[in-house]
Amino acid sequence: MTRVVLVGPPGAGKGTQATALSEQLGVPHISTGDLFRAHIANNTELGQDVRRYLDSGQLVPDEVTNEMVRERLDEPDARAGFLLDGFPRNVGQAEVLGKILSSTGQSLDAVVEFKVDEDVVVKRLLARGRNDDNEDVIRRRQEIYRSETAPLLDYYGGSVITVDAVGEVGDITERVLSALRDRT
Ligand code: B4P
Repeated sequence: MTRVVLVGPPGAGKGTQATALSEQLGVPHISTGDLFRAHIANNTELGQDVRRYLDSGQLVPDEVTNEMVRERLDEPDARAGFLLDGFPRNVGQAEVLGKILSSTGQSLDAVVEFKVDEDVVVKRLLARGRNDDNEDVIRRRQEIYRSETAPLLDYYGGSVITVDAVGEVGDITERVLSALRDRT
């Protein structure tokens, strides 16, 4: 059973690692960013509502995000475990996640923190060049990470495993897997 949350600044490589880890661990990769982008691509009502937040680097309001995650976690493939990438992003979302899990007798196994300096992630994101990867928006996303998301590390305390997220993608995957093995 693997129920893991990935935390790290935008561009830390959470999505990149989650793709590899999901295969290795046999649990679905649930990315709130990817879910929002799929809604935008499909031009759903939710997609129309959230587009401006993603384009400007702001967090989508909690009530929208929490409900979307609640529905996703209720799908059968997530019952046996999951890798949550980009959620929770603030303490309020973490409290909601705790309630969603406890209402079905589940709990988190680990919170993996991706540690990487801001100048490294800014370079990575500028090189990627997604819609929300311009310098102003990237800086805003980093600020929001520091003020709203980083406090999660205190909130989760002893459940947090910190991994050095600089280096080859495959090496970082091994670091995470080895840290998770050590934990169990
Ligand atoms: P996300 O989609 O979560 O985007 P991210 O944090 O920028 O990406 P990530 O850390 O996954 O980095 P990646 O692997 O892609 O969020 C986008 C927006 O959605 C937010 O700004 C917000 O508006 C909204 N949102 C999402 N979740 C929300 C929530 N819970 N509440 C409210 N709003 C929410 O890697 C980045 C780049 O680095 C890639 O180009 C990759 O190839 C490269 N890279 C990765 N690993 C590398 C390595 N080891 N070395 C070199 N390059 C590497």
